[in-house]
Amino acid sequence: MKTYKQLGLAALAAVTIVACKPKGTETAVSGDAAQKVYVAPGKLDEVYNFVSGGFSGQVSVVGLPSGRTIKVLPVFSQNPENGYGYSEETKPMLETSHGFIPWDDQHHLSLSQTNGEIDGRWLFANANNTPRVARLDLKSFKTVEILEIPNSAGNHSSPFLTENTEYVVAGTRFAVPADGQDDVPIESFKQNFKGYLSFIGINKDSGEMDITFQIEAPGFNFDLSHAGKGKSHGWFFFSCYNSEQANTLLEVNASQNEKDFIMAVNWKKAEEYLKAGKGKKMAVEYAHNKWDEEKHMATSTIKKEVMVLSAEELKDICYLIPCPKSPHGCDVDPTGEYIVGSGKLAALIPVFSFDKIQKAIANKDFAGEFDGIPIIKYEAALHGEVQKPGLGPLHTEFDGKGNAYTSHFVSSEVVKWDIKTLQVLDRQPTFYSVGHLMVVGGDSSKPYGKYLVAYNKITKDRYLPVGPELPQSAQLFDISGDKMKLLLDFPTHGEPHYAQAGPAELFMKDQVKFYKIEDNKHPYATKGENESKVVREGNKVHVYMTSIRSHFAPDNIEGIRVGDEVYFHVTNLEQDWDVPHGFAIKGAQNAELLIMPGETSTLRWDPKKPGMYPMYCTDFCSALHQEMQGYVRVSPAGSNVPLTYHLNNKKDNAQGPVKQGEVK
Ligand code: RUQ
Ligand code: CUA
Repeated sequence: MKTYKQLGLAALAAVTIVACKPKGTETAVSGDAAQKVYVAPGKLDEVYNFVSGGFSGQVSVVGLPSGRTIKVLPVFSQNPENGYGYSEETKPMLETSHGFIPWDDQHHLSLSQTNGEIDGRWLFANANNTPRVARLDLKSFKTVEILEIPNSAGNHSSPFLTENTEYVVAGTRFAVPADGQDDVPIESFKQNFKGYLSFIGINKDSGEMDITFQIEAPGFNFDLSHAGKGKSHGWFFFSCYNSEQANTLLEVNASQNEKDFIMAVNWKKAEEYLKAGKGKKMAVEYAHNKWDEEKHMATSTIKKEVMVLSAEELKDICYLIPCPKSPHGCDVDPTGEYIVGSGKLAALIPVFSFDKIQKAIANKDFAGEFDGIPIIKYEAALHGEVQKPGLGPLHTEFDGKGNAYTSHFVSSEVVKWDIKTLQVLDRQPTFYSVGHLMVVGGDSSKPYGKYLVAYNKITKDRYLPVGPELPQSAQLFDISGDKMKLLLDFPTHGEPHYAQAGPAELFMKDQVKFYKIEDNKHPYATKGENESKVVREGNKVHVYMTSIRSHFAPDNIEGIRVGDEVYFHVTNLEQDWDVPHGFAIKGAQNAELLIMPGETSTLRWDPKKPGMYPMYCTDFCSALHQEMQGYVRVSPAGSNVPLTYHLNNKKDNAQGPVKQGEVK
């Protein structure tokens, strides 16, 4: 018999070299697969699949079963497609305490829930690199809020939600010294580095986020998380690795211990302590960015403090459960009774029982403490182990029929097993090296089931080759029968990690089709062509412009000078679904704008040299879209060409307030 450790090292070697390629890469898909994924022209998909974009920082919307990407939603990265992060209105969304950040790494998603069921209201997304949590409104499919997380780095165990969307959590992956107290030697890791878990409260009606409290825990690497549900509602479970507290060559040094931990957090108890005044106020800095749907613009404010509860001092908030070999996924079954830990280097899957954990706590069935936090005895918390599931278990989802599905990176397969009996029921190869997997509604109390998608890390020979960088690959399985059936391969945008999905009806009601022009409260909105104008304020020029099929007003502007900062505030006057207009001008230093009907959007342009600058609409909006164009004349600095604007050669005197002494 090999010991855990030997198996672990074997697995480690496999990970280090290359994950193995399963046999039968051309595995025949079942005969009716094509029929099962075929969505006929004019028909709609059955399921919305929201897929994290990984290093792209964005989120994609994919239709299932077709696997068609319908849209990429910009979240943490600038998006030239629609000007997100480039327009003046959206730039504040990407502000942080470190300044403007145009990119991040987006791993996990959570759909808002009511009573443990997906309710179709919001989608939460994490940014790993500069810790943030975003909220997308699923009426508009827009990112409407981004909250930075202080005392955190590598925000990986995020954004997982409680069953009534009371909290979304964010756990730090890197143990770090507290913000502002972090100019310390790295060697002082064991004294100074901590693991902070943030509990972000969600407003029931508006969805607005605010950090209610943080828990200061030992300096582990918090990896993933899931909330309790049903009977375990009120608890949160976080996997953590590096209980060795290594700060260098973690590949080896954080793989020493046979077991790391799952930390069970009693957040209801934490709330009580907070109410009883046991929290400490800590001075920090973090950005809170909000999108205003009426003003069509974002604001960013810096917040200055956070309440922190100490896990070491407040004895009964946190408990540690030993979990073999660097746990990654931490998943809770639909009943809330079973907690599945997946050790990246383990050759079995431990399943813990919530009832047993409670009993062990009541009986103080502990095997010591770690930094003041009780360690529950492994056997006391254990429901049982899935034996020989595969190598490198990562993540588990559920179908609501008593089955669990675990992804195995190293042996490149999805394994189906019975939650109660822990028997392996089926296994299917993935192409290749699956990371996350997702069952539709598979982390809610009421999974929809039917489909499972494996998000694979390596593509190799699955698609037409496109040079050294290949797309990541997703695979759709039918899980309605006893055996999983591979139906479809499709490439993805960015590198998917976690994903969420729900039946289409949930997301189709009350979607925004256009913005009412009379509700537009943008300070530079132009609500009709007769209101369009150009106003100079010193070297700033504000163009109040409108767009409608198929012209801009004004479309001829003269009197701009080198050294001016020109702001094109373009209001799309259309009041109809699916009629955006674009706006671009030669030499623009950022991106085009894509302006939704009824919305106002602003492009800043700093012309660098005199010349004639054409501008045009970038979105094919009508038969005469190509005629939707105009000119801006830029004269040298100090020129006396008067500022005028025209539409159809009707000249208006557009002269705004002129500063004294300025050449007219
Ligand atoms: S984590 S598979 Cu963020 Cu598993 Cu990617
Ligand atoms: Cu407006 Cu093309």
